[in-house]
Amino acid sequence: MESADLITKAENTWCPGCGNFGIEHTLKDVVAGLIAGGTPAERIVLVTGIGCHGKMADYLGVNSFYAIHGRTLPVATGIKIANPELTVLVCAGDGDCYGEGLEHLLFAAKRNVDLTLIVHDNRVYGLTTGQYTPTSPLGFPGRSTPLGTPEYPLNPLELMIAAGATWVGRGYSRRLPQLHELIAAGIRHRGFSFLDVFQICATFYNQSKFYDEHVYDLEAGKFPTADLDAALHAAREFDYSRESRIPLGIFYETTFPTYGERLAGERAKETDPVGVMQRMIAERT
Ligand SMILES: Cc1ncc(C[n+]2csc(CCOP(=O)(O)OP(=O)(O)O)c2C)c(N)n1
Ligand SMILES: [Mg+2]
Repeated sequence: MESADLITKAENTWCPGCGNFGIEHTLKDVVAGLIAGGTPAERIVLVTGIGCHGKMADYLGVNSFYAIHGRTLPVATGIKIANPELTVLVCAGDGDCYGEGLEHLLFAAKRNVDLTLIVHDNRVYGLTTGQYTPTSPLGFPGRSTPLGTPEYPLNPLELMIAAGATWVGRGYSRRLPQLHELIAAGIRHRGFSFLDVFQICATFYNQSKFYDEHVYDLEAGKFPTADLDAALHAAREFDYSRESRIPLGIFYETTFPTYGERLAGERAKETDPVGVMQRMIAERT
């Protein structure tokens, strides 16, 4: 299996210079590597949100599911719980995941669902032509805020570490070898892997020069860490508005039972063959 075998016939409609090309290319390589390593292609599932990033489902030749806007994670959680043998990958947008789908994001982290989430964080609503999202900087002059957004952005890494994600990383769509390592490591991790990727939106928020000048790699040996304070401290270095250095890499990694494992444990304790979930449904009706 070569990554070229995963290219579909769908016409590509991303803008020239879009960072999604790099993410797509990299994810293809990682998936091809998984298949070459023995994971059957039919056991890999990609769930996407709605937006420019969502077209990954059209362009990557694996089983995929277009969720509705903001709802990638409940769909992906259901897929993983129904068939724990599947490798579940999620590509979501920053608007999709930090705006419409924020509550689902918090619960997927809290539950430690065993899946890999890649957020195409272009820090703008791309497909709807340039409104501000939760990660746009203070003062961002988007289509819906021509005078500049009066809101401070949220810091998704800090949020995910606090919410219980067991693997938290950040990549950049112009640092592809590192992105490859990050996606592969996220998939290897057992539990909720959260990877925010600074994805260049060439049309509505082109930050290539700023990122190129400010990104650096977290110090090997110190990171990834299971020390919450150290991980939070590193995650706070860049606050999405200030012009500071921006660390890339794996911030936080720890082991913890997954949602599926806990659910299986509960089911095993049940003497009633109907099982916990069905009994709970029956109790409510
Ligand atoms: C429930 C709902 N609200 C709004 C929309 C309109 N909509 C479609 S794509 C999109 C923006 C997506 O932005 P983001 O998630 O950041 O993805 P990007 O296009 O930047 O990759 C919006 C608001 C929708 N399809 N469904
Ligand atoms: Mg976006």
